[in-house]
Formats: sequence, structure tokens, C-alpha cells
Amino acid sequence: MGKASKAGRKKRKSGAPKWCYAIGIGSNQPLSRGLGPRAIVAAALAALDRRPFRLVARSPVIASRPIGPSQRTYANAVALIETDEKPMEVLGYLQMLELAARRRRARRWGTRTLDLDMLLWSGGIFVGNRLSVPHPAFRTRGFVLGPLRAVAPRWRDPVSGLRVAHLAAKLAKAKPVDRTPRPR
Ligand code: A4P
Ligand code: MG
Repeated sequence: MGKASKAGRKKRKSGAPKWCYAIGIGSNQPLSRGLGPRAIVAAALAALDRRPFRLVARSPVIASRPIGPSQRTYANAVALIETDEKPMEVLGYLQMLELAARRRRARRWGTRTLDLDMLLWSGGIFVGNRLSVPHPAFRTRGFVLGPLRAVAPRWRDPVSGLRVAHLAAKLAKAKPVDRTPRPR
């Protein structure tokens, strides 16, 4: 972002939100006939701009090839949000939004109407029973790093010490052929 890492590091003005989070959004199953994955991602971006969140940046919505057992193309995006809420509280809100999208946790990496992952937090590292931030897999996924680079290229991963743009370049180098289909 520049923006988010600055938001994370800058001194807090009174009244300014405490924390900045990068949220990964994914969908590869329609909710209904008129509400497909792209529309679900757009609705999630709108929901992430409601209290207690403020949306500070959003990436373009991309179409990406599924990783894992599911066959359907995903719509993916990344949102930067500001809030006073701490990581466990934010996880609670994210899971409420997933539930509202009628997500059923059937199998790991299965088809899903809406998946919201906490990728990065301006507070650095968080490890709990039900939550690990940074998201353990974010460094190895093009569908995360591409959109994340669009909104937060300079945000430094607190684990590797590398900036998002660097992680994205490393991943692209490791996988020189981009097989991600173009957005429809
Ligand atoms: N949890 C721990 N850390 C986090 C975190 N940083 N953010 C816990 C969110 N949740 C976190 O997640 C299982 C549990 O992880 C949660 O209850 C929470 O307490 P889940 O969303 O129910 O399960 P999942 O999403 O099936 O598993 P997982 O391992 O989170 O999968 P991912 O990493 O979300 O991957 N291919 C494409 N192209 N695009 C995608 O978006 N997504 C997945 C799912 C697979 N393939 C994909 C995509
Ligand atoms: Mg998930």
C-alpha cells in the first residue's frame, strides 16, 4: 500500500482507528442465480466498509484457477480495512459475514460462497488456537499476492521481513508461467 504499512506504523492521532488489516476475499460458488462469485466478492467489499470497519483500499477482483480439490474458478480480491477491533474480534466479524453468505464448512478447501482470510495485521504477528496472522499460506499464493500487491506493495511481512512486492516477485519467478485465467 505504502498506505497500510504507513497506517500500521504511523503514530495514532486521537480518534484514528488503531489497526489496519489486509483481508483476502475468495468465492467460487454462486449464492443464487443472480449472485455469482464476482458479485459476492463485491458485496463482501461493501460489508467491509461498514462498522466497525472502514475500507481504505480495495484491489481489483481477479479470476483465479482453483488450488485444491475444487474445480470452479475463483473470484479473489484483497481489502485493506481500518478498525479499533483486535484480531480475534475481527475473526468473529469475518466469520459472521461468511455465515451471512450461507457458507457451510463441508471440507477443507472445498467450494465456498465466501472465504475471508486475515492476511496481515499492522500489529505484526498473532498466534492463537483459532487464528494465525500472517495467514500461514499467503506467501505462496498468486491469487493472494497479486491483489495484495495492488493495495499494499510496501507492507512488510513480519515473519520473513520481506515486502509484499518482493514476495510477489519471488513467487512469480518460481512460477514463471502465469496460468491464472483472465477475468471474465
Ligand atoms: N484461521 C486461522 N488463521 C486464520 C486467518 N489468518 N484468517 C482459522 C482466517 N481464518 C484463520 O478456515 C479454517 C479455520 O482457520 C477458521 O475457522 C479460523 O479459525 P476456513 O476458512 O473454515 O477453512 P478453509 O478456508 O477451507 O481452510 P484454509 O486452510 O483457511 O484455506 P484457505 O487458505 O482459506 O484456502 N484457490 C483459489 N484460486 N482462490 C482461493 O481463494 N482458497 C482456498 C482456501 C483454496 N484454494 C483457492 C482459494
Ligand atoms: Mg479460509
